[in-house]
Amino acid sequence: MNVVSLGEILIQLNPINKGPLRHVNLFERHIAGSEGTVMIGMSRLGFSTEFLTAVGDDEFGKCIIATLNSEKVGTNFVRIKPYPTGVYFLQRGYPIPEKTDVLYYRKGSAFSVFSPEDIDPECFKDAVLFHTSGITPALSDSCRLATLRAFELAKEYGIKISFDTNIRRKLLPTAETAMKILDDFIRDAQILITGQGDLEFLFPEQKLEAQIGRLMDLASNAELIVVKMGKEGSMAYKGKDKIYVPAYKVETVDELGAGDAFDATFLSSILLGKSLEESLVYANAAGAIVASSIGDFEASPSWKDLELFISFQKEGERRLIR
Ligand code: KDG
Repeated sequence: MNVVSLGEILIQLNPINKGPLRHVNLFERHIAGSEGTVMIGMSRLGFSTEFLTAVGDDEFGKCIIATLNSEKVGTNFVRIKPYPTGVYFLQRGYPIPEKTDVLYYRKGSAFSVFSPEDIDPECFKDAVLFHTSGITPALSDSCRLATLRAFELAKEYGIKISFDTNIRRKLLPTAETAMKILDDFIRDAQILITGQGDLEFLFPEQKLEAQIGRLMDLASNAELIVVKMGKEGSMAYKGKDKIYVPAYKVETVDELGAGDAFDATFLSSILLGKSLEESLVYANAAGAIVASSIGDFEASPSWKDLELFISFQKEGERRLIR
């Protein structure tokens, strides 16, 4: 099965020590960016993928393309632009000990000029799913128009659309701006994924159930709404059914990429016909595995890894009960 995605993939510079960046001398270089990470995740789970993105004609761009190729993510439609590949830094554990701050150096990046003309409709032929997130239309007006074009093509080709609200406050600083940019995409997605943090940001006055109700009113085409709640687990709504699955308890080393691994695994499970509950169990497991190690995509699991993790957790529970 073929899946297509659109988004920016960047170089992530991840400090090896916690603390203020002005005193960090050593960084690990990683590859990150939500949609690209989802594509790597789905490729590892056996899907054939095409990733629509743009990188610069530079060393970082080469590094990204080599990584996508080594992960068997399709790069046939990647554009090379005369601007630098996007970069971001992490600042870990400072000033809030448990938090990681994301510092973007992506304004004017190669992907920021991606436009509808950069999308070759050919890539939608034979696809079963198109996935993107709220980061992509928030990057620039041309990126927003490109996302609209991708939605249009997905609809034309009868391809299911999955959209993760994925609100980044550095890109969408208020609920009003977020709603203005995301509205069209929330309305048209058939699979809508969100997070508890995004719901709180969009509908600050309300409790979770009411927030989900507000989102459902906007999501007029959604067959499935999924809410990621991190350490609390995840929920899915389909028609009148609501399923909740608790999270696996792991020691969080680097939570970035966990939500993307969740998306990749949830979408893969649903496409393969697994039940909603089973899909959430696998997706929670993927999120837990990725949160337990450094880097966004590196620990993204295969089916074998997922089975091993889940059976080990069950074994652990049994040991505790005994
Ligand atoms: O999902 C993790 C991503 O948020 C991170 O890698 C950076 O995609 C990113 C972004 O644009 O914030």
